[in-house]
Amino acid sequence: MPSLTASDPERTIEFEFVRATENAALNSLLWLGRGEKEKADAAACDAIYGVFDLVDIAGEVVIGEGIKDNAPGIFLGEHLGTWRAGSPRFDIALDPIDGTSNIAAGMPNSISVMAASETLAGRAMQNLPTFYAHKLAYGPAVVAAVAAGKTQISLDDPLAVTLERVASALGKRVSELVVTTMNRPRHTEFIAEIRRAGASLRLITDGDITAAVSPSLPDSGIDLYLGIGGSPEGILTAAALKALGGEMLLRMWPRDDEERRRVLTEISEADLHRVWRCDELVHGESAIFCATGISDSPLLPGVKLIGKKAVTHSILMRSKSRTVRYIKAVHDLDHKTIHLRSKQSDAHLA
Ligand code: VTB
Repeated sequence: MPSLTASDPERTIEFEFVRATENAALNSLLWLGRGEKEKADAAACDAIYGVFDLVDIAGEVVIGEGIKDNAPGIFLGEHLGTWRAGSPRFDIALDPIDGTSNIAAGMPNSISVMAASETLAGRAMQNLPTFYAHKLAYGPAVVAAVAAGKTQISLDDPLAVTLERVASALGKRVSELVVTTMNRPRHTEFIAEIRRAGASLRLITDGDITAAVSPSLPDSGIDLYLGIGGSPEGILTAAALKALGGEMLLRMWPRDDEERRRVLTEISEADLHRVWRCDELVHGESAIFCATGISDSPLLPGVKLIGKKAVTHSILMRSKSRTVRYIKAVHDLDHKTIHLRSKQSDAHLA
């Protein structure tokens, strides 16, 4: 019988992803509240490169950052891993920090996050060339109600209708629903509609991956995510929801005519207007999703520094098994080594 390491490399390699997001969180934490968003991001990238420089995978970044932020980043097309002959091929999506502005301001809701899918036949993740996408994300109970034909959820229904349907799928009144979205002028109408409908609203400043995943977590206290946020963040969210049994409806949202024209040179009009679901965004047979909290979010507590120890909280899941691991790690800073690509030798945190 072939070993599982050979036939299912995702199963062992997933733990290297936790090391990568843990180290990214620890390394970027040095920039918490210092008003240096780009330095925090660069520190996270350096640590992620550093971990994968020592791992035998052939990883290609298919959803990167940098383009969106104009900041330091790990870009589309970059290679992660040693690419040694025989290494398994992975498509990788990552956001070394989702919520860099939050870290820079010393605020909650920042994570380091990666997703990966073994590339067995073609691309495992959908390319969404717009900067933003319109997203609606809900949890497994709503998915079950839709699957049973009890209700329907669409991006095009008036929000009041969607709220009614989500509430009834959850056995609640609309007044008991909690919706979350980013506080942005482009959401003014959404916010007004949610208030008119009588649901509660949690507004966040940044970081819509944790926000969109939260309705699929049993104890987040959030029932629905809605809003126009980053497209790459949508792919990372889809990888998580595939493992959690939640769902997201997503449609690309060009900012203006110029972006619409540019995007239409890459994709068809039909794809631009299409509503994508998680399985269509991450179409690999399976996917890993991994995140470590930097500052507290509905998904994960942030890094806690206690004396010479740092405690990290990570979530690791893969859609094939639907196992969701919460990994609490205690790092002894006198002994912890963070492998950084930028350093000849390894940097010690302490
Ligand atoms: C979105 C969101 C991200 O930045 O991309 C947002 O998806 C940017 O929104 O999670 P604005 O352009 O309106 O500032 C994040 O919040 C953080 O990267």
